[in-house]
Amino acid sequence: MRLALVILIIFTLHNYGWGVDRTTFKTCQQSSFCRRTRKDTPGSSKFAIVSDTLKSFDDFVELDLVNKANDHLFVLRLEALESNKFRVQIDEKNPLKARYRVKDALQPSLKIGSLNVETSDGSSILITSGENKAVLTLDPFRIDFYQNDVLSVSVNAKRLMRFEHIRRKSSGEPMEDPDEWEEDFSGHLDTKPFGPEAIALDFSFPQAEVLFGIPEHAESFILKSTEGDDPYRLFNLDTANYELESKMALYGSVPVIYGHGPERSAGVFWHNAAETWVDIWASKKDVSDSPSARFMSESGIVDAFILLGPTPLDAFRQYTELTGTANLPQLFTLGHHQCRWNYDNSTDIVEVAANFDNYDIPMDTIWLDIEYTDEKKYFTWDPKHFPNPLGMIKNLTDSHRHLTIIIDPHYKIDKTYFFHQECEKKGYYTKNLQGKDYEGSCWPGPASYPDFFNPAVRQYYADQFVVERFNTTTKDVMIWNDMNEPSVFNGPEKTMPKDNLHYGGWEHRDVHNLFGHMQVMGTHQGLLQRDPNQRPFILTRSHFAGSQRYAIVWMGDNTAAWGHLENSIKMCLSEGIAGFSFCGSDVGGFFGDPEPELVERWYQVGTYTPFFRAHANQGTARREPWLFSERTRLVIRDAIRKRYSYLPMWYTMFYEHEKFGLPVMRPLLAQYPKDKEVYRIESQFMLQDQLLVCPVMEPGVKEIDVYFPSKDGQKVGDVWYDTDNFQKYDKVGHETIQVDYKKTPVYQRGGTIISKKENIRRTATLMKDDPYTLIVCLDKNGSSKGTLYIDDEKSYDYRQGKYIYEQFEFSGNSLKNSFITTPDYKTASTLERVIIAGLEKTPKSATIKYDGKTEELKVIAHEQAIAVEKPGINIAKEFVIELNY
Ligand code: NBV
Repeated sequence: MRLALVILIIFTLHNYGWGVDRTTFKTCQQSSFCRRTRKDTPGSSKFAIVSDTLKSFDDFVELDLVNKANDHLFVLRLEALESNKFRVQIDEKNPLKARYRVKDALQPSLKIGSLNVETSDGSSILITSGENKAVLTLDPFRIDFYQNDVLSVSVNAKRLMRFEHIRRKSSGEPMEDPDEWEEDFSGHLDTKPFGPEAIALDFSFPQAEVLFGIPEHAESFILKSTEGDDPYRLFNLDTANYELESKMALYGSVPVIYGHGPERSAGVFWHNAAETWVDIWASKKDVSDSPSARFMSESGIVDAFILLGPTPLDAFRQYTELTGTANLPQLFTLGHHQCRWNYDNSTDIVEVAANFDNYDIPMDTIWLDIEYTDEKKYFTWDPKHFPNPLGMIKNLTDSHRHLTIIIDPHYKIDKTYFFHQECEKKGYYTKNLQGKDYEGSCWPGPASYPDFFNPAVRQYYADQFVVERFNTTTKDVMIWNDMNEPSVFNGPEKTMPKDNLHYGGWEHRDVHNLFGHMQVMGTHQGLLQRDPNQRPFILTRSHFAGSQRYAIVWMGDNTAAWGHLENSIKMCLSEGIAGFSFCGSDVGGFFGDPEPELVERWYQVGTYTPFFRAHANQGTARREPWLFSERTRLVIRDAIRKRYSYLPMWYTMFYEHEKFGLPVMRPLLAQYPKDKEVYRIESQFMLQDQLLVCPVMEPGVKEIDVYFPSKDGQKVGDVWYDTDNFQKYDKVGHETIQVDYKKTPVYQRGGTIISKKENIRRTATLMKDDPYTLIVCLDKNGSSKGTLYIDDEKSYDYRQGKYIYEQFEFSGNSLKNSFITTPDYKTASTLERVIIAGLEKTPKSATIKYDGKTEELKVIAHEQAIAVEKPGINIAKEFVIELNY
C-alpha cells in the first residue's frame, strides 16, 4: 500500500511537476500509422474515379473510386449543404467490417442544399450548387471547389490521399510498416485486432496566405509549416505542464482548419474522432502550390465538410451551422470565478467568499476541486472537511454566489461505492480487449471508466445530478468535468488503450477524441434533468467539435509564466474560430507561483477573456487577491470591477453568438481580412467588432506597440477611442502607447454603442436590475450603432420570446432606440447615462422624448467626451435623445 503511494507520488511529480514528459507521448515517428502515412509524398496517390459510375440525386451524387495500386473500390459521396458548404464522404464499397462514422458531434440536423450535374466529359464532371461549383477530375482523383467562380478549396491536389482498406492478416497483403498489426509503446501493446485502417487526404487553399485552426495546441494562431517537424497532433491527452510553441497534442481536438487571404477565406472540417495528425504547408510557393493541409487519421472514414466562405466570418458561421454554438450562458458565469486545488474545507470556502466582500472585489462562483470528495469518489463528500455541504452552499447562495464542483470520469473500484456497484452490475464500464471491465488508475487509485457512448450509461450518469439523488447539492451547483481525455495514469500515453471496446463494439481507437464530449453530453443531460428551466454551466477539459453545445473550455494546466499569458490569447482565438467562444485560461497560471506583476497583467487580460477564472495547483502559495501587496490587490480589484461594468456587453455578445454563430473573441483578420499586417498579430484581439484589446503581456514595460488595422488593406481605417479616457485615434498603422501598471490599452471602435453597468456590486446576479450606461463612439460620419440584449439571466424562457433585444442608433444630433424583436420581458433597469465620444462640438443641453413627453437633460462636458445625465427612463422604452447646440 505504502509502496503504491510512493509510486503514485513519484509518478505524479514526474508527470506534473517537472515540465511535460515528452517520453510519455508519441512523436509521429513512434506511431505506425503516422509514420507510414507520412512516407507518402506529393503525387504518390493512385486514386481515380471510375467512369460511368455517377449516380445523382437532388442534393448529392455518388461515384466509385478505385485505388489503382490494388484495385480496391470505394464510394465517394458529394453532398451540397445550404449556405456555401459541401460534404465529401469516402468509405469502402464493400468493407470487411463497417468503419466508424462519427456520431454526436454534428448538430442533430443539417440543412441540405441542392445540386446539378452540368457536364461529364469522360475526364471531369462539373457539378453546380447555387453560386458554387465542384469540378471532379477523374484520374488522378481531385475535386476543385469554386465559390462564385473563384477556386477556393482543392481536394487531393497534392495527391496524398491514402485509404487503407480493412483486411485480414492472413490475406498476405504486403506490409508497409512492421508495426501495422501490433504496436508497442513504452511497454503498452496495442493489439490492433482489425489491422491497419488509416486514411489521409490533403486540402489546398488557393486563395490563402495563412492557415489557422485545428485547436488545441500551445502554438501560434497562424499555423506553421510542419516540414522537418512533427505534424500537429489531434489526440486528446493529459499533457500537463505543456510546453509553448509545440505541435504536441493537448486536451481537446477540433479538426477544423481555415485558409485566409485578402480576398477570401475558406475552411475544411475533418469529421473524424480517431487520432489525427495534420501536416501543414504554410506558404504559397506559386499558383499551383497553395497553403495546404493533410489530415491523417488512424481509422474511420473520410468525411470532410468544405466551407466556402467567402469572408472569414462566413466561414466561421458555416462551421457553427454544422457543429453548433455555445448556448447563452447564465449571466453570472460571465463574472469572475475563484478556484484553487483545493479549498481545504467548508470554512475555507466561506471565509474566502467573505473576504471578497471585505475587499470589495466582485466574485460570483467559487470552485471545489477533487479534494471535496470522499476518497475521490465522485457524487460524495469528504465527511471530515465538508461535513455539511448544504450549509456551506446555503452560505454562498445567501450571498448570491454559486458553487461549481468537479466530477471526473474515473470511478473508484470499491465494492462499497454505489456508483461503482451499479456500473459494475449493469455492465456500464468501458471494456478491455477481453470484454472485461477496463481497470485503469487515476486519482482514486484503481478506477474504471463509464462507457459514456452508451445512452443507458449516460442516462444513469445524468440521473446522479438530480438533487433527490445528489442530495448534498442544490439546483444551483454547477459542474466541472476534468481528466476526461480520458486521463489514465497507467495507460499508454496516459490515456485509454486503443483496443478497449465501447458501446456498439467500436474500438476506443475510433472514438478517442469524443470520450470527453460524451461525458459532457451526459452532464448536460443531468443538469437539465435536475432543473429543466435552468441553463447548465459545465467546464470541460477534453473537447471535440460540437462540445461547445454543452460545455465551455479552458486550457488546462498552464504555467505561471509570461509566455503562458500570451499563449492563452492565441489558444482562445483558435478555440473561438472552432466554435468555443466561452474560453479562458487559469488566471495567474496553474503551475508555479506567479510574480505579482504577472498576476496583475493576467487579471487585466482576464477582464477581456470570456471565461475569467483564477486557479492554482496544489502546493502553490495561496494567491487570493488580498494576499498580495495593496497595489496588486487594487489592480486585481480594478480589473474585476471593469469586467463587471462590461457584463451587459458580454451578455449581448453571447446572445448574438448563439443567434448568429460567430465568435465572441476574434482575431483581427476576422474584422480586417484585407489587412495583411494583422495576419500575424496575435497579441491583440477583438471582442466582436467592438473592442480592440491590446493587453500588456511582458514584464517591466512602459510602452507597447499597438496596431490600428485597415479596412481596405491600405490606408482606410476606423476611428478608435481609448476606453479609459476616450482619446481618439484616427489612424491606420502602428502607434506606441504609454502604459503604467494600471493600464490595459483597449479601444472602442468608432461606429459602435456598448452598454455597460457602472454601479459595481459583489456579484453579477445582484446587478440584474441596475441601470445602464451607453457608450456611444462615433465613426468618421458621426454615427454609431449597437445592440443590447436583456432577459432573466438564468432560464430558458428567452427561447419562448421572453427577452428584450434592442438597437441604439446615433446619427446627426440624436440617439434613438428601436426593438429588433417585440419585447416580451419586463426589466426594472433604467438608462442612467449616455456617454458620447467623437462629437465635433459640445452641445449645450439635451432633451429626451418618450411616451409623448419631452424632458430636459443635463450635459456634462468631459475632456474628450460628453455625458448626458440621468434620462432615468426604463431601458425597454422607446426614446429619442436630441443634442441641442
Ligand atoms: O483536479 C486537479 C487538477 C485541476 O486542478 C486542474 O485544473 C486540471 O487541469 N487536475 C487537472 C488534475 C491534475 C493536475 C496536475
